Amino acid sequence: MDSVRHASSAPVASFQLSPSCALKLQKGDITVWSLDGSTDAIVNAANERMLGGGGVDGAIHRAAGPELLEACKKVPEVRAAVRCPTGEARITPAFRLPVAYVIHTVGPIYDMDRHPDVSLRNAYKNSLKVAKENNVQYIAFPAISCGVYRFPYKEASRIAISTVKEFSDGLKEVHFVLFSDELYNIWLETAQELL
Ligand code: AR6
Repeated sequence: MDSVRHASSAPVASFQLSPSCALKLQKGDITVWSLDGSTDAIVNAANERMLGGGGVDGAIHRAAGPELLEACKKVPEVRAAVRCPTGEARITPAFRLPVAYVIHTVGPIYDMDRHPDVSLRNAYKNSLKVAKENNVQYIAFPAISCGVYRFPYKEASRIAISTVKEFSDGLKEVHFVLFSDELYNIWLETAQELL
């Protein structure tokens, strides 16, 4: 692992997921993250309706502007009030955000999902699949389900890092932008254990 400081001054910890794909961990606000503005995407921890909410979802909608909500409304419902079932992912433009795309995924509500570990793995896996289908090369994730959906941090970090390692082929960099010191430190410790 090497640790460097980027322009934002937040330390960035770097690991290799494969010979061609790096993992980068940093503390911060995912709405200001970008790499090149054309092949980059941030992932939103949304809900099945995909019409905004609190937490990182609210922050992304505020920063992207009202066009993001309009784009989300155009995503077809698969059943009443469900545009993105738990574990799946959908993509929209990012409008006023500095990245090209927002990939919306829905993690499990930890104590309501029968197999929260499987659903969380699917959320990461399908986000990466949609990214590759749209020629995304740089992607940044928040800690999906680690807010109001109450997924335990350590278990979530193991699923997050092992799943992005398994499906990183074809991407250049996978970032995690963690909102607190506690989350950042847990992700760092898990990356050191698994990579
Ligand atoms: N940048 C990066 N991470 C953030 C930011 C930010 N700007 N803001 C919050 N986080 P949550 P969930 C972290 O609750 O648990 C919404 O209402 C936060 O500290 O946003 O998947 C949706 O509409 C936490 O670590 O998402 C859904 O209804 C992580 O992002 C529901 O919450 C995820 O917390 C989804 O719940």
